Amino acid sequence: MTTIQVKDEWKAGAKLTADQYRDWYRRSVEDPEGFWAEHGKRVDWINPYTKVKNTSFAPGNVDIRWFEDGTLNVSANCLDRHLATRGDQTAILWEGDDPADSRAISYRELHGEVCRMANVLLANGVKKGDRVTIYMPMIPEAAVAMLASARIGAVHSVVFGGFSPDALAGRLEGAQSSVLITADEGLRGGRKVPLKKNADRACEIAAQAGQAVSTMLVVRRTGGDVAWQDGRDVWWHEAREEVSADCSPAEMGAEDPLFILYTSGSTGKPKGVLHTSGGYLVYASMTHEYVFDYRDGEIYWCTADVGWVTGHSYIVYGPLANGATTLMFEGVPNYPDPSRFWQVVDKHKVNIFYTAPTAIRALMGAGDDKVTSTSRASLRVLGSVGEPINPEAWTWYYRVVGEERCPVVDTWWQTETGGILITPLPGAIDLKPGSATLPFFGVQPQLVDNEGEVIEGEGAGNLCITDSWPGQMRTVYGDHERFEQTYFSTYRDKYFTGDGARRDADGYWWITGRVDDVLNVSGHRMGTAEVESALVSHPKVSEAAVVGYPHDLKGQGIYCYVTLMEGESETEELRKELVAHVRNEIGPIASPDKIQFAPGLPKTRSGKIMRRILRKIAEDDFGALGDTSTLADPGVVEDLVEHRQNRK
Ligand code: 6R9
Repeated sequence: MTTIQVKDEWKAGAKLTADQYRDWYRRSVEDPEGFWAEHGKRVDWINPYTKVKNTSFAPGNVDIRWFEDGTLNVSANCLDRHLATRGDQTAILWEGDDPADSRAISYRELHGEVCRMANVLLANGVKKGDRVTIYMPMIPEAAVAMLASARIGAVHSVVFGGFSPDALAGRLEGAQSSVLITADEGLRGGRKVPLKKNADRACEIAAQAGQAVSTMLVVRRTGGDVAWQDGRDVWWHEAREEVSADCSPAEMGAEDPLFILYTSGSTGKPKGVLHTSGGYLVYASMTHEYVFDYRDGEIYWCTADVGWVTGHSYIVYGPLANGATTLMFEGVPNYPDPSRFWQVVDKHKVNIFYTAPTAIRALMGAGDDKVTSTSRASLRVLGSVGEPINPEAWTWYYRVVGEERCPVVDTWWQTETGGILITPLPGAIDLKPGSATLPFFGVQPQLVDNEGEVIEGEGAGNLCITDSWPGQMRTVYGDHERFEQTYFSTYRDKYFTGDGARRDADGYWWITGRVDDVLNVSGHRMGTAEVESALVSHPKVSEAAVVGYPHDLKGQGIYCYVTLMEGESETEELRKELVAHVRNEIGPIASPDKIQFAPGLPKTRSGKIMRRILRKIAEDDFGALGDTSTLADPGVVEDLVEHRQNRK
């Protein structure tokens, strides 16, 4: 496999050299207390910490605390502390869905807006610790809402704007949230997204489950018609006129919750991943600075949605804590045409660009001329996140987009990790296409086999992390037991990531993908169990099993095996109905790619579905089904193979 050595141009002005990376890394794992005591100072503390690390992964006693006696306010770190030095610098550079639409918001303006929204929340009775749900399009007010919550010590729960009313309702209930911030409509690729309408419906569903929403703050984006509930609904543009543009930041403990973010696991409903204030901010800002080699005055663009963790850490908190200019894009990569990303890069002179493999693969398919017709001369660093990037896509990104001038940082991390854990550092770490390379400071990855035996040196296995880092999630909101069960019970005294990985002879890490029942579709995480439960909620479905299969653009596609109720017929129409049903239940990102009607599913005698067999058939690799002797009825497999939907 090719290695791309750090080029001299990348070294010039870079934050760290290769030797410094090694020294810092060694110190970070040999003396985490000393290392983080020093780097914790990168944020402004109201009351400085005296304790640094107090963490345990021990079964029955998982407890993670960083900087626990320090106090701070996250929004003050992202805003107030920059006012004296860069009040007039652009904080958020917003690019609308329509290429004619953009806005630059300075740190001073952002501070004012955040204070106003914080005051509106206070006026509506929001207190420290209350959960504020945010269901927004990619407009600056989404970041304003997050920072306003943080300013008054409320805990935000951002729900991706592409989720359905049902999914939003489940998250309102889970977080016991009675305040919702949304917009009239979103705009993506020229199409309107009925956010307020979805939010209204979600409130009805949540109310039936006992979770009433008492305040819905609505940002006017498109001006489209919306229903209105007096006494509950509040227009942001009206409320902001009634309040002051000053709001003093609440003093929060380092371990006070900052946000909840729901994410999918292999079983049950999505979990509310809880992140706290101090350690999270230290880690998000430090990784943002070093991984992207961020330099003062540069324009930084992360194309994620604020509904995902990447948007939290690398559009909002990391960049703003560092006083960066962060570009926020409302639209999609191929609207009005597949040159859009590169046109935006040229328009705003973007220096650092961070996107997902699924977007890279789609744009690669659109043809090189869509890229080469633009300049991209401002680009200096390219990043990738969300799923494994295949070497072909990596190489295209490096060669065609970056013209071999820009290092590509393939950053591996998770909602649970708060920030990047395995990644190259530009100017310090040699690159290998498809490898996330080496761990960030303080991160100790380990490979274990299925029995939990540690694999040393070269090899492949399950990826664990053996000690805590400041950005680590602290608990599953309201369910610490589930936190321990999910992440710390598979392998004793280790955090289990759910990912598989390989370590090569140079100690480089290659993430191979999930080893549990979590799908990664276009970089979106989804539990097979969630899609299954959406399918079986349809009256004509008796049973469903869902697996992933390799998909050229999406990374993984969603393959559903569906057994119908007695007497229902397997029609093309019903197939479409089921796809629509799943979209309705979860959201468009969960659209099934293939539905196979299956009179029976392969089960063991104890009734367990043998997913291994279903995965093979979905991959069109049925020659090697392995041992089927434990099946209750080996005959079902023949039927499944005969009617498989993914023929190459
Ligand atoms: C940040 C984010 C986490 C899962 C993770 C892994 C996959 C993310 C990756 C990657 C290979 C990378 N993943 N980055 N796999 N290389 N650079 O995506 O968080 O939505 O929680 O997903 O995504 O499988 O476990 P999240």
